[in-house]
Amino acid sequence: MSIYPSLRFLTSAAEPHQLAPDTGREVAFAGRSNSGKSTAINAITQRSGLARVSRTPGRTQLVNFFELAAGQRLVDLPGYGFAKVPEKMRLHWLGLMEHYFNVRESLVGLMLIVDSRRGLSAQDAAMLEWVLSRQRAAHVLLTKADKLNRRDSRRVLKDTAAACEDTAVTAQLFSARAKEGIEEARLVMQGWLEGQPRGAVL
Ligand SMILES: Nc1nc2c(ncn2[C@@H]2O[C@H](COP(=O)(O)OP(=O)(O)O)[C@@H](O)[C@H]2O)c(=O)[nH]1
Ligand SMILES: [Mg+2]
Repeated sequence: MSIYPSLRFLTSAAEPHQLAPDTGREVAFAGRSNSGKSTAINAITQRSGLARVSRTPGRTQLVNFFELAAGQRLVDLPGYGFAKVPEKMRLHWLGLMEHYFNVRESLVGLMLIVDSRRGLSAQDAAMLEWVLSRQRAAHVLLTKADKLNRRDSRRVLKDTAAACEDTAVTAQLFSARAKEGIEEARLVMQGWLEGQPRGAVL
């Protein structure tokens, strides 16, 4: 039995008015193009074909919605940081993301996908600021950890934690290839999706 037996694709949005109905709870995945976002989504949901893994990043500018269970969604946000993207496309991405983070009531947390060999970029930090300014949770997946030796992977984890000091942002090492950190990431996501009702006094 799969972990998400009723997992299904819901809809894609290229424009703000196409977002899925803003009910229940959802966790968004964001990251630079080629950071391993699709691979991480597939590993966490145990569905190899769910999000498309690509060697030619930066093409799609869609927000993809998946239903994990009743009232629980996973949102695959369009990647960023692709050098060859035309300015018009970059501005479209910016408008769509600003709208998404500003209006989305059902958003409970952001999984920020960062290639462990690159570390946090300025754009990654901007994504974190968007969610933190709306009092949402955030967790950084330092992906492709199999490409680093133990010493370097520890260092990047430490540096990331230091960069997120004074915030509630957490971070972990992740490798779909080495099957490292998948369960840990899934538990974080599930914790957000099943957490206390928002607005409850903690
Ligand atoms: N070595 C290694 N490569 C990975 C891992 N995750 C993703 N990749 C590779 O990184 C590239 C981009 O992955 P993809 O998931 O499409 O990234 P996205 O553009 O962020 O969705 C692909 O060639 C993947 O095979 C990992 O854990 N280890
Ligand atoms: Mg992708």
